Amino acid sequence: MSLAEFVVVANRLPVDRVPAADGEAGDSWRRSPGGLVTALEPVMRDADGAWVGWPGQADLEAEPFEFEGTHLVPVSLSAEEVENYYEGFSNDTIWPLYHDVISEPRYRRVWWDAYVAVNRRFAEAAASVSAEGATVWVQDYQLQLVPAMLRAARPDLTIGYFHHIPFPAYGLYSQLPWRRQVLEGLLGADVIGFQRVQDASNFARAVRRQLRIETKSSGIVVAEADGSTRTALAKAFPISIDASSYAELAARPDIRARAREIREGLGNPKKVFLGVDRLDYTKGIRHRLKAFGELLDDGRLTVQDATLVQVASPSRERVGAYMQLRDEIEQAVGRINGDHDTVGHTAIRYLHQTYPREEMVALFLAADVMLVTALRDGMNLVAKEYVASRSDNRGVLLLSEFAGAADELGSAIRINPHDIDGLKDAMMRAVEMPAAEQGRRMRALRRKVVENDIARWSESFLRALDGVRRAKEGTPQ
Ligand code: GDG
Repeated sequence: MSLAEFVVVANRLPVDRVPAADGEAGDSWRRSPGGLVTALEPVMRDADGAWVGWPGQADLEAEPFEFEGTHLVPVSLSAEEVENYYEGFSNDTIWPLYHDVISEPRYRRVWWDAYVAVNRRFAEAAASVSAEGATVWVQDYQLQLVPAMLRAARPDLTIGYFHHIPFPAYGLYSQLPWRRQVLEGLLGADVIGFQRVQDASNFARAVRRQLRIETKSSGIVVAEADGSTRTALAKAFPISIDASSYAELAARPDIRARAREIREGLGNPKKVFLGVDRLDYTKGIRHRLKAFGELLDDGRLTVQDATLVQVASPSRERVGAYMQLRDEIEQAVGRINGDHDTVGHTAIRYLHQTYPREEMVALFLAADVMLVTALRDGMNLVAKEYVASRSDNRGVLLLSEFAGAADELGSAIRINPHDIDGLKDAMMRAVEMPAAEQGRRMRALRRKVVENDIARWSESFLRALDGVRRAKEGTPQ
């Protein structure tokens, strides 16, 4: 293929490998669902694009190939690299550190070494497919060193980086033994995007304190090896969802019927609470269970009044902290159900499974109250998906102030998940909320989500990147 003018670099390719059915030859690929894939699809279609990423299986050597109009460039990882770079440094060092040390980060030098080596491989792959002067957009915390590595190899490129998770306060960030290297890695980008204004300012402060570089509003003046300087832009670009596709699913008669069937299957409780999360310690699932269990213990709710449906989709199952969390959650669910279930009604319907998008929307439509109780979350797309699905202007969103979505979704009921009494009161307020107030709040929430959808997010990021490119070339903006 010819070299690409626009290149996305992400830990994962936008496809999953599907093993061949019995009797058929050759594995195939299937587009993987996900916000990022949906967000970037139109951009990739219009721009002769390439996507560099890991195909999701260890030791899988695959040649670059075309998939639905995008050139996919697989980066191979050995089983040991998956363990050290992905499960280790990405998910057991950076993830807990950047989520305010909710779980203790582990700092292991072999993990760091693998992270450096794998980041280099991604940077080399991106350099080899990019045309002269191309735009490259690097995604997320697994690849924080790629921007600088890529710039060193290819100073002609315009490089963007988007950080999907929080960037922690300096007091925590400074624990990282490789804190300078990571900042220098990120500063290789021309535009460094964050979810919240707070994340961008935490980053700027870390840059000032660690690298003694001045920052001015969102601009950071970076000195290059050749003595020249350039200005990197670090600012917030809150990510979103493809809101209209949720509204379309929510309007489908079969999905609406399925929502009614779900409520019937629960014994038609008066109210349905819903939680949808990857099973992750950042999501505050235990806090939510505790609050709901206490409401039942206190007699403020009964299982005829309310059921909690908790989808906890399997995630990072080989990382110790996740195995422990699963045990704790399942024990808590078992206790609460054991104490409160009746033959006809259950307190918590716990689902450790992954569902198709249609079923998720049916669940959103079946839920009177959506619980987003994250202890720390970059954005939280589930909150936005619930809102986008509720074109009936009904339902109540309880939203943690520690989720990035709280900055935009001011008409949700805001909660502090650490304050269990406050959470219980907010849950009661939600079940008692009159329809008129639900409507008022939901309309305001929907306006936000529909206006700032995923297309707007990618456009505004790419516009900022294009601004930097034009400034470099001296073309008028
Ligand atoms: C990271 C940041 C940031 C979940 N279970 C099922 C399913 N999901 C979907 C949800 C949603 C997505 O997965 C999860 O997105 P979140 O934003 O809630 O959380 P993370 O996975 O932690 O994502 C986060 C995000 O990146 C984007 O920048 O918002 O803060 O941590 O879309 O619906 N989807 C289906 N079946 C499931 O069982 N189909």
